[in-house]
Amino acid sequence: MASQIPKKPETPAAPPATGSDDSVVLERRTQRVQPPQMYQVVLLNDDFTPMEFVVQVIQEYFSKDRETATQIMLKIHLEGKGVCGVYSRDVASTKVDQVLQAARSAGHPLQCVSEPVE
Ligand code: TYC
Repeated sequence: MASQIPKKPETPAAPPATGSDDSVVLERRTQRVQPPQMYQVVLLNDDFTPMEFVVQVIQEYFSKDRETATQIMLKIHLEGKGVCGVYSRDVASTKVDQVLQAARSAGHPLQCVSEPVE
């Protein structure tokens, strides 16, 4: 009597990777983050604040050398306003506060604002 070799049960075909089981499928995505909004700090011209005071403010609070500070001051004087620096929102807001406080303490009407870039 010929011995019969039992047939190996067939391995079922692998199910298609449909994600129908509990597996988690991670999609590769390119992350797109926006750079933070930046703010420019602008000084405004007036008829009373001394030029020398403005130059010193620009040097002290915007870290400019005397020549650059003088150029910025003259631009403000001639054109009505000028950008002294560009910062994150909180830093720009602090610069405005510092400049206004310094101007008030010295009795000058110098105005300073921050505005979003672009
Ligand atoms: N216009 C001022 C003057 O003639 C000088 C000045 C410059 C004032 C810039 C403000 O932001 C300013 N004394």
